[in-house]
Amino acid sequence: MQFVATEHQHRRLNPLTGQWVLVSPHRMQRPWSGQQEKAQLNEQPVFDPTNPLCPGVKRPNGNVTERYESTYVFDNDFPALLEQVPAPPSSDDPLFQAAAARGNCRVMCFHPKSNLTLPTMSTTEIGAVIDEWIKQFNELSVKYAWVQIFENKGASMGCSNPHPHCQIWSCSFLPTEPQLKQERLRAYYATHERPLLSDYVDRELQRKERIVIDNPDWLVVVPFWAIWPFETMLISRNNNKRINDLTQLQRQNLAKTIKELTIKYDNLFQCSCPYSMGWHGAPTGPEHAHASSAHWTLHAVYYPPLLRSATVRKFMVGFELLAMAQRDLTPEQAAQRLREVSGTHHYLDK
Ligand code: H2U
Repeated sequence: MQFVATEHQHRRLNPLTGQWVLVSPHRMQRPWSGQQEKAQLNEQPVFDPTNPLCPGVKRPNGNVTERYESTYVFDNDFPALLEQVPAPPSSDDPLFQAAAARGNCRVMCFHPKSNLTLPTMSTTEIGAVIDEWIKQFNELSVKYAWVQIFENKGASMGCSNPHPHCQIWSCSFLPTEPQLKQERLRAYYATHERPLLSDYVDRELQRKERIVIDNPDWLVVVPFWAIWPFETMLISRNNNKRINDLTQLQRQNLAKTIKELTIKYDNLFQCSCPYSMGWHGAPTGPEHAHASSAHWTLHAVYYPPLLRSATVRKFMVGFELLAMAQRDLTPEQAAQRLREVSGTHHYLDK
């Protein structure tokens, strides 16, 4: 029998992390009688006086959110990382290792209106978000080894607040995922003298099997090794290392690309599509300021949980927690669905 990727289960390697994913496309046929999510629709009021992220609202801790008109950043009232905390004692025991973790956490509102999301904002408004990401990154990267910009969109991805916003957590250390990427990208560069993701972009452009969006500055693909059903990577085609390397033109193109991609996500299952997304680029801070970043390529990752519809999601549970990640439809099938779905928003079009 000949191997057919859409029919025969197989494993794929993520070269960025060294982890494998099991692809079992034949499982898409199975019936689903498990949990159904509540479909997320954009039904927020423009302003909610009880929502702490809305302009002018007093937050539970007594601070007042400013009456902002574009983006707005404030220190998280419940930060996971603080600057001034004692470090744990060092230990020689390999079974009880602990290390210092310092940092800060900020919340960044994208827009004063609660009823908007990135796909329903204008490219100019998304441009303001990108400019604010860069402003924050410029400030925080001087001090911190890792500045993680991330957005949880939708309650099913842990978003605790129905208002367009993201978070920025800055760390005095490299967290696990960036540390893995740092090692793998560096090793690839040592052997091939090329950034892994530049080679990957070239290969994806040749193969044309997993491309979702392609423009001169950005490539969006469902990666060969995607874990989540409709996971994508948005990769710089200009060998950018960090988000603050971007030129004005690259920022403008990024705003268009983000809008197009997030509209496609909303249109895929005709809902306000939940996801977690975030930016990865070369590490920063005094420790990395003079180290080579030649092996890095700036990229964002999008992890939407939906599998079959607005109400049926992928669960990362038993086998995934105990053995390895597993997916059903192939990345090529997912890319084709995303490529073919309209770039005009399903309800803004009405
Ligand atoms: P999420 O929607 O991704 O949970 O982000 C919202 C963040 O906003 C969350 O980390 C913070 C929460 O701690 N927050 C405040 O700092 N103050 C508030 O009054 C509400 C929420």
